[in-house]
Amino acid sequence: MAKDITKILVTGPFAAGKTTLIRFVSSEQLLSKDVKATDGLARFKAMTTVGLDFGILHVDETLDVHLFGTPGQARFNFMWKVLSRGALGTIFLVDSSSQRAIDEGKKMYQYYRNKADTPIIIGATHRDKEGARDLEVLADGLGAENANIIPCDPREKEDSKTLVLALLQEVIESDMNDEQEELVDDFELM
Ligand SMILES: Nc1nc2c(ncn2[C@@H]2O[C@H](COP(=O)(O)OP(=O)(O)OP(=O)(O)O)[C@@H](O)[C@H]2O)c(=O)[nH]1
Ligand SMILES: [Mg+2]
Repeated sequence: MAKDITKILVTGPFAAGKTTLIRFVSSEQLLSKDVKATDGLARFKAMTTVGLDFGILHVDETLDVHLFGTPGQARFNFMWKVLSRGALGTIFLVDSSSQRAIDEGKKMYQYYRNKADTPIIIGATHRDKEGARDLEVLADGLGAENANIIPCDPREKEDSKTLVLALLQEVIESDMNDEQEELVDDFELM
């Protein structure tokens, strides 16, 4: 049976958990380019991504999801443009316990929202930490009031898988025209 291959992006500010999500959710992790953080951010985090992360999630025998993770530091924003080519959607992770991450995330989220014509779903990470914002407060902080925001601990495979599947659901829904949506509604009523 032929397999479908779907490409999705994993992005978001510094230290949100992008590399961790790809590492834990992937059946095969093929690439990760983490190096010692050098600039002022090294005070917060020892290792950071400079190139890209890449992993493959085998959803079932018919579907593989290829996950491309971007670096989080703002000076690598250009990578997003390169990596987003052909992607069906984006997972945007943000550390919901850090005001600095939310402020940085707002700029990034608005930038991507304006550029991307594919769905973006937000994964709220670091929820086990003190000071983690409520999801409504986070949405407000990111300027993402209408977005789908899902709590996620990237160290938990099931959490990350839920996020990937929720994004795929949005991709399918955004591809449907009104007539097809009516058919689905009718079917669900049966
Ligand atoms: N407690 C806690 N730690 C987390 C969570 N998500 C990620 N981490 C940890 O946060 C650290 C940073 O995670 P990374 O996956 O390297 O973050 P990143 O987004 O790839 O970072 P950059 O590549 O530097 O932008 C790691 O030590 C993770 O284990 C979470 O939800 N809770
Ligand atoms: Mg990383």
